[in-house]
Amino acid sequence: MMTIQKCVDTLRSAKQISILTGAGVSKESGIPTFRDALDGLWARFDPRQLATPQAFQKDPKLVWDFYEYRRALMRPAEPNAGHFALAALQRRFPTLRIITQNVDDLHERAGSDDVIRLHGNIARNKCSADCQGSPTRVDVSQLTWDKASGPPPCPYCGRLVRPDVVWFGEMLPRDELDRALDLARRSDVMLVVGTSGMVSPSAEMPYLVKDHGGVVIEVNPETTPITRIATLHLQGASGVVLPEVVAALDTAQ
Ligand code: BV8
Repeated sequence: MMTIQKCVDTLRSAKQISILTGAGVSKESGIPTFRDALDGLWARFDPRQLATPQAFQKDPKLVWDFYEYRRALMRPAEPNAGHFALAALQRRFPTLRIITQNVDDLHERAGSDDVIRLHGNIARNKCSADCQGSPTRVDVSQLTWDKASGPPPCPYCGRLVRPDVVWFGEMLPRDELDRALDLARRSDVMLVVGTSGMVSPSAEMPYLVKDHGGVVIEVNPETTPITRIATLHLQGASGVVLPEVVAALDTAQ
């Protein structure tokens, strides 16, 4: 496939490569994306309506149960060939870094180092008031409470415990966002994998690369708003396309 070879040539001549990933990279691990219809009780909810402080304020049990449902979906998930291919790219280009919008830990479990996590980690919880400082992490496995009532009270202050993720309308963690912006500004190549490019400020990263003359390469079965600024669009599932890129990279130069 010509575009695979063009992608490889671009990677080989790059000075600084960054990767931006979204929910699509975890799709082949069995984790639904934000666009996928959810099943059962959750089919009638739009995740974006539940992933907000307002929704948690209004109905903590509904939002807590929504995250418990997603954590149950994620627990058996394993990294897929796309995650492993990205880890392989980092071994070939040691300064390469991944910026992820995802809240699963599949990049780390596939062997990627120093992942920049813009939206937190769904497996973790924290005090909704960050009463001991931001973030006040709470290990709920050490707590006993009436699970039918929804989230447990914070063991320090009694306010509700919540998932340690960034909700819509909330600021991203300053240090992670600064690292991502700095990396995007220094990257001459950014691979954008499995994101609809709809959520800001994450979706702004490829535009920062483009703005200073960098090259954006998109890996997605569909086109997105980012396709417009991409030099290359590798159409397909990341679990198929990324291993092809790594294989082509390893053939004789
Ligand atoms: C912020 C954690 C400053 C939670 C997430 C009005 C009022 C308030 C805010 C806003 C507003 N208008 C705009 C905003 C900003 C808002 C925003 O962008 N809203 C959007 C909906 C318009 N952003 C924020 O609020 C951010 N904070 O801006 O703070 C501020 C503060 C106050 C007021 C104003 C501004 C915080 C955003 C973080 C939200 N939290 N996650 C949780 O997970 O529960 S975002 C969540 O949705 C995900 O983490 C992910 O980032 C996003 C979904 O995006 P994708 O990853 O792209 O996934 P998606 O399903 O959309 O697409 C999947 C793609 O994969 C598709 O393209 C598909 O084709 C492709 N695909 C499918 N299969 C495969 C594949 N690709 C490859 N291989 C495959 N096999």
